[in-house]
Amino acid sequence: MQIITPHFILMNDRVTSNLSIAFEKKIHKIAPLDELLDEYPDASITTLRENSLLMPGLINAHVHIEFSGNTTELSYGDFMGWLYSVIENREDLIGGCDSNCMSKACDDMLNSGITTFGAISSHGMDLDVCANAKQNVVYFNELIGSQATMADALFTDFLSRLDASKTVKREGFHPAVAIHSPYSVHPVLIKKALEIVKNEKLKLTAHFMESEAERDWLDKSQGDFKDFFQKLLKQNTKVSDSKEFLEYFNGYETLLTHGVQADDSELSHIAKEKHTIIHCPISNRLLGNGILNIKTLNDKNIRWIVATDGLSSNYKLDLFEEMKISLFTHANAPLVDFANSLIKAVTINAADALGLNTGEISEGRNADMIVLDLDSPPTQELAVHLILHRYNISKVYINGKLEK
Ligand code: MCF
Ligand code: FE
Repeated sequence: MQIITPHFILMNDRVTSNLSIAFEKKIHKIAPLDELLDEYPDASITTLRENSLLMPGLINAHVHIEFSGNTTELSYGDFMGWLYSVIENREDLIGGCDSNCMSKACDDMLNSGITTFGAISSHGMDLDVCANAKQNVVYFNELIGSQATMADALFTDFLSRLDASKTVKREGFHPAVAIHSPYSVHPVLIKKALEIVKNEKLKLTAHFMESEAERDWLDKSQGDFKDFFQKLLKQNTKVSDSKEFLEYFNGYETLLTHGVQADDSELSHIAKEKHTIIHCPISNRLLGNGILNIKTLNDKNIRWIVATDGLSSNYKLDLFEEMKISLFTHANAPLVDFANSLIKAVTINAADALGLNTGEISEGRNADMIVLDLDSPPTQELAVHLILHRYNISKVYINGKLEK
């Protein structure tokens, strides 16, 4: 048993002082130090410096580890321009990111307080790195391919990656499934994958309504994707529309990434099905995709969380940076309330969306915790300052183990 005695603990929206935490893999008890010492006299004790704040480890539910090689190679500013640049640079980008490059991405996340991440794996090249990462990992094997003629081969490849990920037996590693998007996955493939997802109760995610091009293509088989599909795949029409796509996910809570271009009826459907929207404000800005309408999500009671996306559309894998950009992007949202929502979006709400017993400092939850060195005692506006000041992270615990 270990006992940690921070000066302050962030529990939900509330900050407590004079409490300590007894934990192993899980948080056993939160109480005054003398009480814990009576109960666990043999525990090892970690005392922290003045103004230390203990808070839940952060959760980055959507990141493309295999794309971590990008810094300046990909074209920013316009989604289609970005997509063509991905296709043009794909070999170099993916081939050029070896396991050192991918491990660095995981370590950078750890150093910025991320104790759990959701890896969107396009090729399975990141499996070893994710299996050996210090963090909890939800490993989303991606299914992609819009051509029916290729369906069998693509599904076989997907299945073998999924099976490989199932052979990883370590605490905190969870095999899962990503359907790339409504424009890029044939319904035949989606249906086959969802059968497995439902039978095996796997976690499920998809990119959804990211760009205007996607909107136009799914609504009318028109717009910037027309040329793309015609030239590259000899495909003249979409493979499904957005309504049909969403219906495949009925009865199964799914994490839908972006949602920037989703319309009112899609959002109502998402609310009814209790799906979660993953907000990636830096990626959306860099790919010219616009701004997620968080007010509408709140009005419709849709859970939203925050993630970085990959280095394919970001310059950092840092949720403090991501929250800061979101705070300034949604300039009309009430500052303190919105900052509190952002902190929840990378902790408890992300944990609940991923179905993981983490994201909160409370008895019974996994001991995924970070220690920040504040400059002064927290105020009512702590969430704002956490986001603005990027305090030093002096310790990171994952499943009770000190990892930084
Ligand atoms: O999330 C961003 C932008 N939207 C879609 N896909 C990706 C992103 N970063 C990497 N990708 C990957 C995706 O997983 O790009 C590949 C897929 O494997 C090609 S299709 C855009
Ligand atoms: Fe993505």
